Amino acid sequence: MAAADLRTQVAIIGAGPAGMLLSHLLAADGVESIVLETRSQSYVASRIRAGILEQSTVDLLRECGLGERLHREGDEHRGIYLQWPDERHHLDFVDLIGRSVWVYGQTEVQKDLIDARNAAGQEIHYDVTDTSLHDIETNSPAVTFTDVDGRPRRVDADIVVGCDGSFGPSRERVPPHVRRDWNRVYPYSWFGVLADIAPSTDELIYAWHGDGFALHSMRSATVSRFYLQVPNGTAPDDWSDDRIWEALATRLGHGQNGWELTTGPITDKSVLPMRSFVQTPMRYGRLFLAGDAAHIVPPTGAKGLNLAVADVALLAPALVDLVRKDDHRLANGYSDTALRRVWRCTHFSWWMTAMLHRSEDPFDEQLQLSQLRWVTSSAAGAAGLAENYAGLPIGLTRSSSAG
Ligand code: FAS
Ligand code: PHB
Repeated sequence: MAAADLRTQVAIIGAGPAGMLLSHLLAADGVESIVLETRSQSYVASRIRAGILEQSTVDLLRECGLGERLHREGDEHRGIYLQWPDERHHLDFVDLIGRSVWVYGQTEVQKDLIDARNAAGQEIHYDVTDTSLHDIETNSPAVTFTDVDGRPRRVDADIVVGCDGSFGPSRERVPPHVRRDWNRVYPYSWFGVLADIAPSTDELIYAWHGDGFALHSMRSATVSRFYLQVPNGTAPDDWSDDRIWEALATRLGHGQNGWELTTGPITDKSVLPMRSFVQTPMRYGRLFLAGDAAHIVPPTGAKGLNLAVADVALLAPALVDLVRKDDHRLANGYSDTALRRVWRCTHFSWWMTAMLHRSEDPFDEQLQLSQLRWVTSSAAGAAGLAENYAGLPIGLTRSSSAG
């Protein structure tokens, strides 16, 4: 192993939202970290991903000094629309449970995090390769990597945190006899579309349709975000712009009750396979996992980014206690506590996905339509969806052992 030329308290692998927010929260409590990222800063800053922030996420970002642009440019939404042919119903989360959600793209959250960490002088190594974890079962773990200049480097740390997403090396370092994986692949994907056009709706429309699911989301008053259910294996170039707009108009109900879908220039197309994945435990020795490194949810419930934030909100104080006071209580409870929320969000994301996506089985269709009629006509049903979509306060899903 290369000789150690770097030393820190927490080595963080991955500069996505989980890794960057963790370094920000640790620094606020006087704990230093070094972040390692395999991509460039510009690539990480420009990835188009999530769009919805739960109230808890917004509250946390504000509390840690990252809410100024969010408050200025973000758009608070009271709820969502659920739709099926000839019917569209608004669920008002504020009326139902007193909580709202915010439209503020992950790209914007990432830019705010990068700006804040750069301003704080955070040590971040971009464009690294050959990232490898060592001695995580000991009190002196290390991470080796090749830096942007091709030099072998080694970081000695007290703690290593895998924030390296679903394809990073950290997850695999939990030994098979300790690790358990839960995996579900869905029989369809999401075709994502970004268009320079004002949204045709004030709040998100989740639409069930016989041709397949569609979602009308947005990024700003001039940029709309759409998703279409497509078969697995679909490539972005398989769909022409005309075909995209025709499918969105049909599935979202263009012309239904006077509503019209406005079309415009498409600036990005992508295809996102749908899967649920959970790995337990989220800690092994001095290695902790957070965000997509430990779990993946289908985006139907808008949970991926918010769950990563919730993990980090739990992990940061646990690591501060461990590193600064040698107090292991929160760290020992981290995995069980985080997994309570992970499974709640995994269930909700599966439930929304199963309810809204076209199935080949006519029996399923009847169950889906019955469930849509129930959650839009029953206060109890609507409140249940609202509570999960807007997100439980982070503390409410702690286990009793975490205090
Ligand atoms: P991330 O994947 O964001 O970050 C992990 C980082 O680790 C990356 O920057 C990666 O380059 C880096 N890394 C990987 N291997 C490494 C190595 N060996 N060494 C160093 N660094 C390494 N969620 C929603 O809620 N709504 C959506 O619409 C939505 N759309 C998505 C679309 C796509 C294409 C993807 C992939 C995800 C989407 N998600 C969505 C989920 C997404 O938002 C994640 O939940 C969120 O990015 C999780 O953040 P992190 O855990 O930080 O992981
Ligand atoms: C998005 O705007 O990217 C988005 C919104 C809601 C979802 C998924 C994605 O459920």
